[in-house]
Amino acid sequence: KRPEDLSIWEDAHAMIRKAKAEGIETAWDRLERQTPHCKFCELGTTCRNCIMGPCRISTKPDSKMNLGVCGADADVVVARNFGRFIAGGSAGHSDHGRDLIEVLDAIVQGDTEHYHISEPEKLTRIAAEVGIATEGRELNEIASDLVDECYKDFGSRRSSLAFLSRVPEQRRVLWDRVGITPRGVDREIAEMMHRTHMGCDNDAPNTLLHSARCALSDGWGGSMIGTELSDVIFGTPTPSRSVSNLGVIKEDKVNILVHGHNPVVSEMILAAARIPELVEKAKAAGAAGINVAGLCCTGNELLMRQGIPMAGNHLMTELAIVTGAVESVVVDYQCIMPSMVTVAQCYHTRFITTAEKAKFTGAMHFEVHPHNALEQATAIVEESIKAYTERDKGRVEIPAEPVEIMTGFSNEAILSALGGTLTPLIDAIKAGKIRGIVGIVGCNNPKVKQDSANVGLAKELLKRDILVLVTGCVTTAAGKAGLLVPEGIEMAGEGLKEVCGALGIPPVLHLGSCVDNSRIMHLCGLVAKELGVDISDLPVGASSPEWYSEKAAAIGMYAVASGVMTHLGLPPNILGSETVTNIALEGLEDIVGAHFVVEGDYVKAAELLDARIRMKRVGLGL
Ligand code: BF8
Repeated sequence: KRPEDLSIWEDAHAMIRKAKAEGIETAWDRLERQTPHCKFCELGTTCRNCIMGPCRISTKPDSKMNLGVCGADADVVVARNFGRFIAGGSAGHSDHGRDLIEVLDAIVQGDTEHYHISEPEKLTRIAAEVGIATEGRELNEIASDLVDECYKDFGSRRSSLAFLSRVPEQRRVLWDRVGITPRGVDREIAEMMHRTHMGCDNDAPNTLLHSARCALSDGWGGSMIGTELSDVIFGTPTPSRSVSNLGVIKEDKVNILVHGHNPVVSEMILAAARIPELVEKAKAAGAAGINVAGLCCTGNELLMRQGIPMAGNHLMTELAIVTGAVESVVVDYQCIMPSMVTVAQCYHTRFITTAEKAKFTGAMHFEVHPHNALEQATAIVEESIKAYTERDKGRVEIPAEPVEIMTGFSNEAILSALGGTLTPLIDAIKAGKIRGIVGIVGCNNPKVKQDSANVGLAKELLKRDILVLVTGCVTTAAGKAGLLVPEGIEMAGEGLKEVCGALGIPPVLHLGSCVDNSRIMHLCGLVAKELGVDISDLPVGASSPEWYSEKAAAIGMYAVASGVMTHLGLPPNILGSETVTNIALEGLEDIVGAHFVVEGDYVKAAELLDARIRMKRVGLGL
């Protein structure tokens, strides 16, 4: 395929060509070699959960292979596989959230000099929200109680998860009635592993209901804790300007790319890169300075709070190294292609891991903990400066001029832009100037022309006066397309243009990384409560047009279980079971008031989301 068929971006085209010329392979090359994929796996009908198998369940009625050795049919196998898929995603987000609790714990215990409570006001506010006494108490005492409350969400709760108070009453009653109120993050994940062991939960609908409960423990539990404690420790995002695309990599600077998800490491790398002695060292090595830029979600975290430039999203990660101007890629965990070690080895680039739970064979490892974070970050920056002296200037090609973006729309920032209350937003929705709101979230997947659907869907929705919220890898896509600046209103319908124009905000708002989809859930809860309705009554939707990961599936599942219809651009591996597929696409509507839609064409997807919004507006009498 030509580079133009693989991505919509010129910076990607140039780097795909350079990679080819230099004999470097990328995800697109490997996808070609992996295609066609195993049909059984695509349908979700392979089972490797025990060694009486592995089994392949045929979906052909006359086949002799309709049952696994244990007797499990396609419905059971597909539901088990999907359940474990959701558990994997919930575990990723929530274990990230737990890491933030551990950092706050280290701050409370005095075990770190490197991290601090930078938002005492937010800490006190959320502590009060989860029922902790705050009046007349020392900040450290309140923080200590908050740490305990958050840890409790990970075990088995006797009462509800801490932030379930943000869920409208109607929805909580529904969850209780259906039996999917989450009882604890680790509990729901562990129970999914238990249920999907051979000989346990052999009723596909029952397994699916638990996958909803498991995902809810992520969205309203682990992810929400991750978001809120990151704000407490590193600051609540406020609107600011930055830039994006591979042009943010600077030919004359020591370029350090932070990649992964957790701000705990990347914030320290940025802090070290700003130490005057290290900047002097970089200059002494011949560079003009040190440039820290972001990839994927840890990039989003630092973009939102510190305004660092964004080099790219998921499919740009290998290509960023191909510029030949990257001294180091510093990673924590999740969504980091192991191939990056090899790509880095083709250059002077150091590939540096920092987490004990995410080591990569062939990488340099600088383990970061709360007590040694700044020392390790300093050593990483020094190593990057050393790498700069080894850069082959003849192989450098930086393919684009950076594009302006605006970021930092936490719920607090949105409320503040609205003058402290949701009323102007609700009035704009009632008046039809904003007809609805859709969150476009998630990834790139080499099976889809990179960002064609992420950007295409956003533009289609804007035209229809639908406000778009983005997180994760859709952020860079929207930014590169010029949608994350106030001038982007030119692509919006008249009503949206008027509202965003008056507020001076872009028509697409950046709410953060993938764990920050919890901000969108929280916002839905706030609006629903203000209107006195359930989340499923709101004119809202969600979409992940180019998703690939278990985490994205967990997000989709908790959005649906919270009452938000969710579009997926590609189907999960469930099509081998009619029962599971029908529940996902229809049956869930009767159970939780929302369902999944799968549609590869983004114009059709926009029509489906628009129709849903129209229906919900009628339901609200608008
Ligand atoms: O958590 S959007 S490719 S980087 S999974 Fe990964 Fe998808 Fe990007 Fe962030 Ni989310």
